[in-house]
Amino acid sequence: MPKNCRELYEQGLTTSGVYNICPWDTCDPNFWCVGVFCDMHTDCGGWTVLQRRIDGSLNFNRSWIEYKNGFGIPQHNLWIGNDNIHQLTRKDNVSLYVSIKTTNGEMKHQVYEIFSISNESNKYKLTLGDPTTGTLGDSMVSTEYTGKNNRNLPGMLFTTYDQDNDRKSNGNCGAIYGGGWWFNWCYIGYLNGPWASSQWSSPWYPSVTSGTYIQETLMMVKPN
Ligand SMILES: [Ca+2]
Repeated sequence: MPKNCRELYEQGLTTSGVYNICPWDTCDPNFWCVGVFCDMHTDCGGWTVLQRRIDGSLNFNRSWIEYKNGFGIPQHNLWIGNDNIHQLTRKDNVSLYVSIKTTNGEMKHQVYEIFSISNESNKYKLTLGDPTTGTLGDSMVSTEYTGKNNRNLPGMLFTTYDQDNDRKSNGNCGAIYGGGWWFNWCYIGYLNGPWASSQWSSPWYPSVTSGTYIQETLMMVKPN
């Protein structure tokens, strides 16, 4: 079985859609396969979708266990699950592709050529390299704030409303901003906020300054 969408692409499956992949090793007692959406035309194809939002019909303010296992459906709104993201990024060198479509119809993206997350016992700690190509600009490795007030996401642990692993000492960023993420104190780049709400402030600072401007979001990965 293919481990990711790029292997499917290399087998000649070049149409975007839902496919089964098995990112887990067969020797793993937790081995299982998962239906994912494969984007087979953006940037040479072979991308496995981790996150997609196209409307507000799916609540992203979910518990630790829901973010662990994933929620939604591949061809619609989706979080693929932190265990799956770990499996998809733990062996290969993987690129992350982020895109945001705003309500004025503009679609912009950013690529990061180093991306992985650790396993659950390490709280899905984020490894993220500098941004490489794209038109969206960076908000996750940003040096907009420095020192104690920095909001950079590399090295951060995952936080949900029921598991506070962020750097904010006097509160839970996930509870405050209504979703799970690799919060620092708290963020200037965050794609799981409450849909079409001003509570989702600056989803991708400075390019997108309110959740009310977002029409679509997408996160996907491909081995380099
Ligand atoms: Ca906290």
